[in-house]
Amino acid sequence: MAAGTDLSKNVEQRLINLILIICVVFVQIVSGDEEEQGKPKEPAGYMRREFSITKPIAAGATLQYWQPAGNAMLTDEHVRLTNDEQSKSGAMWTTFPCYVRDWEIHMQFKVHGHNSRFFGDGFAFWYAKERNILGPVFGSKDHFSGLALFFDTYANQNGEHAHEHPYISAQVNNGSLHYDHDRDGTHTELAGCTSHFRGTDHETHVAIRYLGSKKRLTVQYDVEDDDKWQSCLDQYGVQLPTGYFIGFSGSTGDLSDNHDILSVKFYELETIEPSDEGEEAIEDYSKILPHAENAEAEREHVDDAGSTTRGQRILNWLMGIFVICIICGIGGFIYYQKYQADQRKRFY
Ligand SMILES: [Ca+2]
Repeated sequence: MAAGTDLSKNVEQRLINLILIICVVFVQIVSGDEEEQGKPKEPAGYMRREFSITKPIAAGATLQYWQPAGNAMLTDEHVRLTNDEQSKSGAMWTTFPCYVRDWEIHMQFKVHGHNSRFFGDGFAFWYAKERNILGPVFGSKDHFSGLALFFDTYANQNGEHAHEHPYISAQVNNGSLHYDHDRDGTHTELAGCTSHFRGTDHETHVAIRYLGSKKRLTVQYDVEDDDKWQSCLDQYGVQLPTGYFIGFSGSTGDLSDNHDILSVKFYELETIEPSDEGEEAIEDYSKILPHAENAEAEREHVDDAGSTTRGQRILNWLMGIFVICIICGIGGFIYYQKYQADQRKRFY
């Protein structure tokens, strides 16, 4: 009887253990799925080599399908857009236009330099109509047509509309907009985020997904290199044509940094046509004009309040010092006159 009770208790305990193990495994699976939700999954498409940069990269060699410009150079480890030297500009562009409508790019990069306090200016990812034209916008031409993602390490803008740097910002341009460096492009920004990608010991990962069929642009990043991805922006209403070029460019000015692209993987995604039958059919996607519905409304270039306040503050200080000098001078003069009068009284 006692042996039978022990046996049933033993079976019961084993059953409880089994249920507990199943519960733990279930929780692990569920929590694993939750972690995966924040992470860009391996795209359900295939990689296009002509728009990708994969290792091994050979120093001094040429990169098939890509063309360098300016100070860009190849090392064994990366494509270096600029060295950590002043007044450099470099770029790397694909030689073939991209006619993929829905795509995703996984990019690894590193921005670093000798100075931990003063550095700049940053680099840009481009999906643009014209390629390999050096210029003032992070090493490339202004008034571009297409999409730019700026990885801006130096804060030029103070006061209103300023944001913490390093900063990633997206701009969609049809060629009419000017990138205002003094305002960090905040006049023409679509969306952006602060991301501390500069000066880390490891590379930074960025996933840029554009679904032309859904007019949706998504940018995610992993700064800590620990597979924990954060959303930078997710915008609907972004229209980009096919047939543009993919590129990168970087620049330094008075301040400098190394701007290194370590790898680029371009995935062509399966396009799912919108089911909305009311939508106007587009026969030629290369004729779409770049447009972003939610872009910042254009506004006047106004000197930011920060610099005005600084100037006023200096002027106020100088005026204050001047007034104090005058008061001290008058006080000193009155005291001296009184002292002289007292001296004369003593003698007479
Ligand atoms: Ca800037």
